[in-house]
Amino acid sequence: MCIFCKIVKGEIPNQTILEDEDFLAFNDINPSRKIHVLIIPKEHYDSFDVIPPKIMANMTSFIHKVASKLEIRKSGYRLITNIGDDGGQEVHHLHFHLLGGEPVGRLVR
Ligand code: DGP
Repeated sequence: MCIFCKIVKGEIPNQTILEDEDFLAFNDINPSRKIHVLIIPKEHYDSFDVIPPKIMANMTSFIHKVASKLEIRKSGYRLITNIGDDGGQEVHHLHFHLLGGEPVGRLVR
């Protein structure tokens, strides 16, 4: 079973920010910004590439609720999902990184 499925099952502890029947938001174990939350569907999908669009629509609403709870909708935030090897994905259970709480900088290199 993948590590995020174990978190969903409560077999690995997490710092939950928000949860509903279908989605879970929790703090990243290795935060790269003041706010670094991971948002996942409870059902296992390997990545964004395979999530059904209807479920993604519900996930969008959930992400908005997480951002509201963190009170960062006005100040802004960054949402990232890594997909596959070239995308740098390490955990193969779809997750969005929500970064904020401070200016997160530009993406250009
Ligand atoms: P990615 O490279 O997009 O697959 O990012 C995976 C993220 O998952 C990385 O930022 C660290 C985080 N992570 C890995 N294992 C755990 C864990 O057991 N608990 C928590 N809270 N985060 C984890």
